[in-house]
Amino acid sequence: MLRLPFLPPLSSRERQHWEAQGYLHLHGALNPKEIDKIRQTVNWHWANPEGNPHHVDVITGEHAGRWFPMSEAPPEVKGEVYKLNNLFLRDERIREAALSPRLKAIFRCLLADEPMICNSLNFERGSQQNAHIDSWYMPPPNDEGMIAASISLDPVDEANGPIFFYPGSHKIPPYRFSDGRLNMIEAEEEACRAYLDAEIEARGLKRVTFRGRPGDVFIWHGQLIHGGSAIEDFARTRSSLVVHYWRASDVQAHALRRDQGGRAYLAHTLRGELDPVAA
Ligand SMILES: O=C(O)CCC(=O)C(=O)O
Repeated sequence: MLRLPFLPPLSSRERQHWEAQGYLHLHGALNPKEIDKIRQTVNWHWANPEGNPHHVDVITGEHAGRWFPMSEAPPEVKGEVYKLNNLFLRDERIREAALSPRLKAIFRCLLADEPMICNSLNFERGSQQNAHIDSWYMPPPNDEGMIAASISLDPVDEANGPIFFYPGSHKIPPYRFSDGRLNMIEAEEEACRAYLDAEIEARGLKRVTFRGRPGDVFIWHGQLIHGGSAIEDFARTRSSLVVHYWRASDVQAHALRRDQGGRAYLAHTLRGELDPVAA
């Protein structure tokens, strides 16, 4: 019998880089067929809006600042910056991409446990989102138990609004809001940002941008400060699938689902917009 050597999903150099910098860039982690499948999935949802309850947050244009269920989203929204929320709950194709065997093995290694999807976002353009920390919006049941990944479907460079981030910022002790939690309290945002700015300065952290090719995956620690750069060329898309993951063992059994491929995911969406029974 042929015995293949066990190859760990990450080299010790990659692990050290992750520990020190809080991010990894995987080159060509998805093949063209897998990339095409994600694109087709998103197009299918846009082409089948009737009764489609997925929320679309609109970020630029006439409807900026509003959200619509897909069934009511004006078609011009697709030409703007928008965020399509949580296709993972109802669409196995998104889960297949988010937890493909290679990615799942890497996430398991980074989380030291089985990863589960707690949120997914599809973008066609860079988000242009302010610097932020993901645990402000989707704090994991255990503080350290979150990572996120952006799967690039388009080339990414300075012109189409790449993700920016501060390597090493995941080591800044998390800011606790007045209730002791990591969830953002809007009235305290200014104080939180002042704390982070001072830490960035004191640690000499530098802002860098992620550039990559279709199929590349940018993985970041749940406490890494990051956001979306301004889009210089609006004619350029930057389609991506962004997924946030928690540890499956941190979540109570009733809140965890598994699909036929054994992929673990949250049984509801964190913003509560989709009916879990019908999902
Ligand atoms: O892709 C982007 O522009 C930013 C995504 C992001 O920051 C997030 O979803 O947390």
